[in-house]
Amino acid sequence: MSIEIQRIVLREIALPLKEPFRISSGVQTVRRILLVQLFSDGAEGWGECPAGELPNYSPESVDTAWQAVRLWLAPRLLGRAFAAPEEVFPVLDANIRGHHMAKACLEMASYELAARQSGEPLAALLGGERRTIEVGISLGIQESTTALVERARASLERGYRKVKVKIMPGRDLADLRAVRMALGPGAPIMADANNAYTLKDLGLFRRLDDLGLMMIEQPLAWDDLLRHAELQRQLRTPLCLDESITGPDRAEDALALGSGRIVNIKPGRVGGFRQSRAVHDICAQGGVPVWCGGMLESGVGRAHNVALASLPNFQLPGDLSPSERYWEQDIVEPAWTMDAEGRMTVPWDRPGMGVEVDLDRVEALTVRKEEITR
Ligand code: OSB
Ligand code: MG
Repeated sequence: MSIEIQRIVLREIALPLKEPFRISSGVQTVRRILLVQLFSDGAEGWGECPAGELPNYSPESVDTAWQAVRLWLAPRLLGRAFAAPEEVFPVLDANIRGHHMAKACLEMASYELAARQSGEPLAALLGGERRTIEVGISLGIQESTTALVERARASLERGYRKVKVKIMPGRDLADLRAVRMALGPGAPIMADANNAYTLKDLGLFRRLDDLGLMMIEQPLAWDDLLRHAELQRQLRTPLCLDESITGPDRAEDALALGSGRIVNIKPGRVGGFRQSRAVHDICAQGGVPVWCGGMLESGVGRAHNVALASLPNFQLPGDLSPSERYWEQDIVEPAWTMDAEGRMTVPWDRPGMGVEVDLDRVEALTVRKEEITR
C-alpha cells in the first residue's frame, strides 16, 4: 500500500507546563509545540516537532522549524506518493542541511499515517517488540537541594525506574551527593549537564565518579565527541550522549572514538524514525545500550517515543513520564499513564500511534495555523 499525501496542516499550540522546567541552558514554562497533520485518502497522521522556544538545545527553535516546514519541507511531500514511510526522510533530507526536528515531525507523521492506513500499531511498523516500556523521570533544577531530594524520593516511591537530575555549575556535586545519601547506594540515579562543563572540570567529574551514578549525560559541548572520549577514558561512570548524536554517522564516530557507553535517542534530534532506527542498530551492533529521551512532548510526541522505545536495544528506562507529570490536561485520549512499577503500556491493541487527538482542545490551544500549499 502506498501513501499519497494530499493535504498538510501545520499548527502551533501553547501548552502550559504544570511547573517550570529548568536546565543548565534555560527554562521553559509554557511549551510552544508545533503539530502537523498529514491527510491521505480519508486517513490522517499526526506529528510533533520537539524544538524549544530558543535554539539552546540544538540550532533549531519553534520558529525556525515553522519556516523550514512551510517553506521547504512540507511542499516536497504534497501530492507525492511513497511506497513506504522509509522513503520520506531521504526526500526531506536531500540538499537541506540540518533542520532535523522539522524533518522529523513530518516524517514521523507519515509513519503514523501509514500505520493507520494499514490498521497496524505504530510499534509494529517500526519493528518494535516490547509490550511495556520502563519509565524514568527527568527532574529540572530545583529551588534547593532539599526540594530536589524530596522530589527524587517521591519519584522512586511513585515507581519511576530512573531519576535523572539536571546539573549546572554550582548545582552539581552537593545536589547529587545529597540525593545519593538520602536514597541509598542502589538507587537508580543519573545526571544530565546539557553541555555545562569543559575538560577543565575534570576534578568535579572525578568526585561525581565516586557516587555510582548510572551515567552522566552530555557533560561537554553540544557537538563534541573528541573531548567526551577523553573524559570517558578518565571515568568509570558511563557517559551518555544526547545533543552530540545528530544521526547515524555521529553514532558511528562516537562508538569508534569511545565518546560514551550509552546513547540517548530522541527521534526529533536525529531526523525521525528512519534515522532513529539506524542509530539504534549501530548501537546494538556496537554493544551500546540506548534509551529514549524526551523533550517535554505532548501526548502526540510521547506516542511516537513510546512506539520507538519498544525496539529491542532500548535497554534502559526512558524519559517518558506520564501525561500528568507535565500537563493539567494532555491533548490526547487516553492520556499516557504509568503503573506503580514504573511501566507504560505500548498500545499494541490499537492502530497508528494508539491515542486520539482531542481536536477541540488543540483548536482552543492553537496560536497559529496554516495549510501548506505548493
Ligand atoms: O537534555 O534530555 C534533555 C528537555 C528539554 C531539553 C533537553 C532535555 C530535556 C529533558 C526532558 O530532559 C525529559 C522529558 O521530556 O521528560
Ligand atoms: Mg539530555
